[in-house]
Amino acid sequence: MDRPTALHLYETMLLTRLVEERLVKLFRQGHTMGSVYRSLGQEATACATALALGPDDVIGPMIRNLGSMLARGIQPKEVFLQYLGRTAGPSGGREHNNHFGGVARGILAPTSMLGALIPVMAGVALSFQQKKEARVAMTWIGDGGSSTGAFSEGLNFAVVQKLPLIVVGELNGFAYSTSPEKQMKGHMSERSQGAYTMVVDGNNSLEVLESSKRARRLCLDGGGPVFLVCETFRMKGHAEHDDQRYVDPDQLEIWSRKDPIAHLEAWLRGQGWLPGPEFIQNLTESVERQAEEALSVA
Ligand SMILES: Cc1ncc(C[n+]2csc(CCOP(=O)(O)OP(=O)(O)O)c2C)c(N)n1
Repeated sequence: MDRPTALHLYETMLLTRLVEERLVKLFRQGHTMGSVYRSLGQEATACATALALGPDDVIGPMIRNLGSMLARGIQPKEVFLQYLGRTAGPSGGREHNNHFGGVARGILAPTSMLGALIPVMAGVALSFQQKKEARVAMTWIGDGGSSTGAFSEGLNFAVVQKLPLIVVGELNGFAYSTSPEKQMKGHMSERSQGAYTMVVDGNNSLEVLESSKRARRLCLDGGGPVFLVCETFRMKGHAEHDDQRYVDPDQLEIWSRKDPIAHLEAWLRGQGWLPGPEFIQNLTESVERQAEEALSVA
């Protein structure tokens, strides 16, 4: 791990948190179309995975993966315009707030139907394989989403065709208010359909980044898809309208001590690489400026 890579990882996770915090303010002021689905505590599974990819790889994010889009170059201003539902936004004022992407930038827009992106991204990976291109497809799935038929069918297809597909499993304790034990027997990693499977600490961004890089290499070497299960915790309700009263406060307390950004900050400090307070201040000001620009356009 070199310093520029570690700092870029830190910046991307921090940016994700700041953008989401600003989106929450817009939501509470009644400006946004729809709710805000936070990735609080899960920034590592959204960012460190996408940052492991090459420039020509393609991602298909889900609701808690705004960070993967920021990692791929989507600008905060675009995100704000999208949530404000204006024609100047990436989807031209159409579609749900987090359903946007950009094929030219290698981002397929998230969809509502859980699991549906798995066969779609398997198809993307199939096209790479057929054209003999050294590229991989990456998508994400929650513990809830892994209960769908589309997930099993799509991953099974990728396994038997040996497709260069990375499926990031976000084992975050809840699907709406349902815990994994109430909808699956065993561990999420047992749903791999025979894909090469890794289970990692989803709050350790360094581990997630290294494992994602390894997964990409395995895909490019023809090993077939990789199921990268990240153990993490959803620190907010399903979305801003959900007060998560069904979540044990002790669990929130335990997981708040494993915050992925604080973890990386501690590691950077140990390396003597942690930037000064102006780093966060500059990033915060940039996010605020872009939010204001988007509001004035809107
Ligand atoms: C096929 C399908 N079934 C149900 C829903 C409704 N729904 C939207 S999000 C959600 C929970 C998702 O939980 P999970 O996949 O664990 O992801 P998380 O929200 O924890 O990130 C459900 C049930 C849906 N969008 N699609």
